Amino acid sequence: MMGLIFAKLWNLFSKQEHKVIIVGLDNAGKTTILYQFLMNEVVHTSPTIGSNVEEIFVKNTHFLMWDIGGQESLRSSWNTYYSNTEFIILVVDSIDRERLAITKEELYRMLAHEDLRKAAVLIFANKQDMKGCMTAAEISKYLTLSSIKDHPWHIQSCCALTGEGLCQGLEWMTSRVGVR
Ligand code: G3D
Ligand code: MG
Repeated sequence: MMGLIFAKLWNLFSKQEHKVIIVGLDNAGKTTILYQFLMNEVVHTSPTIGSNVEEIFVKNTHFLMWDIGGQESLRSSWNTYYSNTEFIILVVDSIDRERLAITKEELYRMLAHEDLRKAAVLIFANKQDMKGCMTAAEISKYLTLSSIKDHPWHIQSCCALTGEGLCQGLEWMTSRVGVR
């Protein structure tokens, strides 16, 4: 009897969806990254649920990914997507030095939001193929990531065009599932 209950509970939890929001300034590479996830063989997907939501399976972990527009006019409505979010994927354009300050502002605004207090943050330092881009270490320092104590975070360099680095990011996310 206990075994059956345990099995049912296990089933319930392993099928649970984990909500992910993909944020970042416009042109950072959010849609390209999501598209790469969908094309990747190790990631199984279901048909598109909505215009900006995709369902992604990595091994047995089930993610619902929300691609949120990054234009200035849309940024003020990011918070309408926050409830129940377990992961934030923050995409940074590593060549865009001018706007990194805006990204930093948006990052700390999100981390202070009540609905995101339990969310883990994966930062993709994207466009690593571009000459003269900032390294993940430089971005980490600029964003003062080491000062973030109340949220798990991880920075991963990547190139969304080739898909390089994206799997490592997803792996970090799956390793965080169920950890509190
Ligand atoms: P967004 O959804 O965050 O707004 P997109 O960004 O995914 O639409 O990408 C914006 C532009 O950046 C696209 O170029 C896209 O091809 C490019 N891009 C995304 N990732 C990379 C990368 O890793 N390296 C390089 N060099 N370019 C990248 P276009 O020209 O289609 O606007
Ligand atoms: Mg987009």
